[in-house]
Amino acid sequence: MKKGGPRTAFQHLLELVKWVDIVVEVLDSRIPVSTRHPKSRSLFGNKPHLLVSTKEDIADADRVRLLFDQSPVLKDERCLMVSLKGGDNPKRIIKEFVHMGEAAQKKLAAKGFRPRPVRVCIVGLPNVGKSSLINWLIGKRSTRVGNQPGITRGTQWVRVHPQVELLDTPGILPPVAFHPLTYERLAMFNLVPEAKYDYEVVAQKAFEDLRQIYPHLLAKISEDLLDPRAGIAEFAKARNLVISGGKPDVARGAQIFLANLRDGRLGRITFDRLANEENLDNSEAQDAWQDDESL
Ligand SMILES: Nc1nc2c(ncn2[C@@H]2O[C@H](COP(=O)(O)OP(=O)(O)O)[C@@H](O)[C@H]2O)c(=O)[nH]1
Ligand SMILES: [Mg+2]
Repeated sequence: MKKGGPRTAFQHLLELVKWVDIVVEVLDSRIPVSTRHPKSRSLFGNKPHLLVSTKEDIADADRVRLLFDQSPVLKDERCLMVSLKGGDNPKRIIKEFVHMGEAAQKKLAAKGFRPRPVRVCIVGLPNVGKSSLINWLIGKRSTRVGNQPGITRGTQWVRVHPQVELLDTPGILPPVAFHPLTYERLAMFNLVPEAKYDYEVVAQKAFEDLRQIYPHLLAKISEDLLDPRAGIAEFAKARNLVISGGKPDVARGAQIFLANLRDGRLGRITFDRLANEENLDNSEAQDAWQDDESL
């Protein structure tokens, strides 16, 4: 780890984690394997942790459950899937915290400390749904807790249950140390800065993934299924996105295609691959990927 100089995002997270009993890593159900941070095991490995996969309402829940069972980076973890857009009840997750906290309480009691509520923090990549999850867990009836150790100015504990306190500010896991192919998948779902990838390349890759996993969804929007470039051109033309001479505006087409994919308008999808499927398995790619110690 670097000495001196400004603290890295990872150092900030390590500081944050000192204050809590349970770490919740937020995943995106469209790519639950790819959104597990390659560094999370080494950062939070010996803290009790729970993986919460958001956006169930726009994901392929059956595929997500299979990935929870099969994926090398998820199968040994406690994973829960939620939709933060209506329907789901936060009590299910809060109960899980209470249950997980019982072990931490016993430890404290054994050291002679008075029992206190279990402390939970939420971490994850940008845009996976951390803030939405915090707001959903806090709801309307929770109370702010005064006089508690804070981590940085502006952060606060919120009591979401008599035995559970939640940190109201999430820890952001920086999108670094990913395999380039995983990074591309993060780009598809708007989880990395736009300036860092080529829209058209990523849209074509998404078109290809859609063709491989959900050909029936793709068939609704394009007849040219084999060539992603032609497919997206066709998509653009069908939406009247044309440039001079009536040629399809492939740049705009790629943008609208990705926007529709991301907001669920193309259908409920999950792009990470199962064990029996060809193509990249992210977890293996991540294992094989360099372990960059400079982070
Ligand atoms: N459809 C759907 N959208 C969600 C869900 N959770 C989060 N989002 C959306 O995902 C985007 C990022 O969420 P946000 O909480 O700001 O992510 P953060 O950057 O991790 O804090 C927002 O547009 C949310 O409305 C969910 O369960 N379902
Ligand atoms: Mg946020």
